[in-house]
Amino acid sequence: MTRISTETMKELLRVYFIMGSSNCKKNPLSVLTEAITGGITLFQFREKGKEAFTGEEKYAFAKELQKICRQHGVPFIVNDDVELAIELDADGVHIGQDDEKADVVRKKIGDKILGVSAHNLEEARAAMTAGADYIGVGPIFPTTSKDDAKEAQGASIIRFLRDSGIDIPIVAIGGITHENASEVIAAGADGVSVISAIASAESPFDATRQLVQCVKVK
Ligand code: 3NM
Repeated sequence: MTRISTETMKELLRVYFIMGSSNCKKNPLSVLTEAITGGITLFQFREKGKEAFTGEEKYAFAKELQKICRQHGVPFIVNDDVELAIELDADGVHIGQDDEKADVVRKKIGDKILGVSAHNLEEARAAMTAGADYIGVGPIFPTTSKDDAKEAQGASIIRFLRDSGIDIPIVAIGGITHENASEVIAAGADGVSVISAIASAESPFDATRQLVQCVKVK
C-alpha cells in the first residue's frame, strides 16, 4: 500500500458521511445503504454517546457497516479507535485534538488514511507536519451532534486557512446541510462532512442526493 494521493483524497471528501448507532432514526444498516446509494464518497464509523455500543458489540456493528462499505467500494474510516481500525483493517482513522498524537497514529497505521480535526491555523499546520492526509475543520455552523463542539466559526475559517497556505485536503464539518454546503465549497473546502443531514433525514437517500448536487460545482 502507498499513501493516498492528494487528488484522490479530495475526491473522497466530497460527501463524507459520519454515523454511529445513536445518530439514526431508522436501522443504521439501512441508513448507510441509502447514503451509499445516494452517492456518499466516504464513510466514518463514529460510535459515541451514552447508548453507544462498546466491546464485542461495537466490533460486530463496525464489521457489519464495513461489509456494506466494501460491497459498494466506499472507504471505511474509524473515528478515534486506532486499535479497532487496525483490527478491522479499515481504510483509515480520524482523530481529534484530544486523542493520541497524529504522528504516533501515523506510525501505527502505516499508509492508511489519516484524518485530523483542526480548529485553527496552528492545529492545521501541526496536522500537516504530522502526516495527516486531510483535516476536518469545524464546527462551521452550530451543531447538536457533538456534545463538546466548539463555537461555530462560519465558512470564513476555510477561506482563512487556504489564504494562509494550508493546501492539504479539507473537509468542512458541523451543521452542514444542502442549504449551506455550496458556501463552504466556495470558501475552499474539498467536501462536506455530515451526521444529521443524512442520518436524521426521513429519506437518507434523498438527503444524500441533495448534498451531492450542492458540492458538484466548484
Ligand atoms: N465534529 P452534524 S462537529 C463530529 O467541529 C463533529 O470537529 C465536529 O454533525 C468538529 O453534521 C461534529 O449533525 C458534528 O452537525 C457534526
